[in-house]
Amino acid sequence: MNKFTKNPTVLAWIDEMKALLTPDNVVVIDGSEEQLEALRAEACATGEMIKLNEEKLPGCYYHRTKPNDVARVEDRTFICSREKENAGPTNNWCDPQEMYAKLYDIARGTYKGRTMYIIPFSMGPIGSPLAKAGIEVTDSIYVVLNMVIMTRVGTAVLDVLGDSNDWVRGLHAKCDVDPEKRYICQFPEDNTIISVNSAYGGNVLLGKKCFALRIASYQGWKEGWMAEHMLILGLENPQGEVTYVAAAFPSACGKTNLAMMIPPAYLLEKGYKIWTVGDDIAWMRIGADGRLYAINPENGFFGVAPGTNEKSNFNALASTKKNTIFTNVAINNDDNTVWWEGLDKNPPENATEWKGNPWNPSMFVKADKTTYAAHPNSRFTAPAVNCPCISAEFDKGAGVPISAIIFGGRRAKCTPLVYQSKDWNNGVFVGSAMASETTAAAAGAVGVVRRDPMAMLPFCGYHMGDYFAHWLEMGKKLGDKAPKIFNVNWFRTDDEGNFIWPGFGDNMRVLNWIVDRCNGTADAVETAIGFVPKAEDIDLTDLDFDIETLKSILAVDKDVWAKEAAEIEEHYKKFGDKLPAELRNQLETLKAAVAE
Ligand code: GTP
Ligand code: SPV
Ligand code: MN
Repeated sequence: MNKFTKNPTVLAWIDEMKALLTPDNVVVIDGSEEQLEALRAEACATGEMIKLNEEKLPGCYYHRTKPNDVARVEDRTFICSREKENAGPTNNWCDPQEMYAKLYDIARGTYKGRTMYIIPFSMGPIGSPLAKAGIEVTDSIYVVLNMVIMTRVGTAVLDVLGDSNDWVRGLHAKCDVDPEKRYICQFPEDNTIISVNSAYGGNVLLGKKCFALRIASYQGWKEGWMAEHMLILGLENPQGEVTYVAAAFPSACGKTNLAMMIPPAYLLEKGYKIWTVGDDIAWMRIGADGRLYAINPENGFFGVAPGTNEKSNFNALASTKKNTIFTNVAINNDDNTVWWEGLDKNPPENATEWKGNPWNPSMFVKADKTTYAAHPNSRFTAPAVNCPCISAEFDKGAGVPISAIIFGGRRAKCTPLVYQSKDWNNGVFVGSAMASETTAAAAGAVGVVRRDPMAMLPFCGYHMGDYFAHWLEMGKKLGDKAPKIFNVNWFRTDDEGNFIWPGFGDNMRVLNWIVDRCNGTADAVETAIGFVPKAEDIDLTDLDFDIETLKSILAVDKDVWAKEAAEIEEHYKKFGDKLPAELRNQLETLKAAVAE
């Protein structure tokens, strides 16, 4: 195992980890199918994973986490920058030396009787100028097999890294999955992540939120690029021209759905297509031509299972038909396949639910989530190459030029279906003030507006005031080549609480207006908050949707927005002196415009 690299910084860190964790064995994951097949067999032998029906779901496996370990834990996530000030008002902070000592005490000796897996991985296509390397050590085969789907894994990563010290250290130790001792810690100045006492996705697949957002957002600030919680898609028109857009929505607000949506039939017939580049994270840099280029640093989709079906997201479902790992869904014991609420209307009669208990449809009570067969945050880990609409650019390192950036969230009232910001700085203001309503699935009250700037509230690795300033700075550098910035809201509701806009594939009608605005071919009305489409400019062909209703969800109500401006002012207070003056000016402009 000593031969796997000559990089002195890598070897020194591995030695340190071995001394701390005291594993019985050490295995370097080289990326070979042979090695992975042996690990799958071992995980099945120990019961860590279950092999699913090879005919119906070839290469697919099932895994259950502990019931106390089913989601990201924001209250136990820390940004351990040297100065407290640099973590800012939106992150938990702890002094790095204190936190290292505490975490090392928790992790010390916990690999005893276990194997230490060393996973060299690349975020982004190996060798791409936009890609970055990481090494995760873990005592979980489940983590190894998920990382193999979600990132590019193997010793080729180390060949490209050479002797460089520009790589991220990731220590994961399951320990005994004790929620009282669970910590997810980022040390941005040390390129280091430590995660203990969890075995759930976003907490332990350290390439994803911990590296690709928390550490990378900090690196982007220092190095002049951006790491964002954004999907990336290409919209192809009948002339074969593809326009790329990136969109930031908070967790469970529709990124995977939009990234893979199927346009309405009349647009498909005309030749419109959607190509998926990424569904969760975008890394963006200014290219040689001065435009903003984005790559998806991931290699797979870690998607929400419940609600995914042939109608709601055909392409996501198709992506899960082979070489996929399912976590915390239900097993259909009759044919050894999987099921979740919203997959189809035929729940299995003879099932095992996500906690491992027998389950049948008579046990299901809609109002009581504890009776569901699948956990509401159950997930699939599917290779991106499985996606029928994966973009030809996905695996290319150069990235795609972004024409539009779209912000969005769940707002029952207030925010129109779509509007365009007046310019980049105004768009940064829109992103910084972004908010989304909490849902019944999340802890706490329902329908409460939580400010989630750029959908990065749980993922920004430094002071959010500095993050806003970095966005403004990027706009200056991009000048007239900057993407146009928009805001969307698919979630307006009527008085009975029903969604007004049909959403999903019909969101293509809104995307077409956005692309036409980028090309200068669509009209708009200027309002207090920005440019709103004329109702006639959203194509409603073949849709049973009344133009008056459309007008109602495009309207900008000044009284409602005056209240909104007051709430933004309150939200801004927590950033103190770090709030860029430009954003305060933007707020004053909005206040004046809605008071007219
Ligand atoms: P994360 O993986 O947690 O980051 O979530 P995500 O942003 O990728 O969200 P996803 O696409 O998985 O969708 C979350 C939920 O929103 C699902 O229940 C979807 O059915 C629902 N949803 C997605 N798009 C729409 C839409 O256009 N309209 C409505 N009403 N619901 C939608
Ligand atoms: C999210 O919560 O935004 C996710 C899932 O994409 S996790 O990987 O758990 O962060
Ligand atoms: Mn996400």
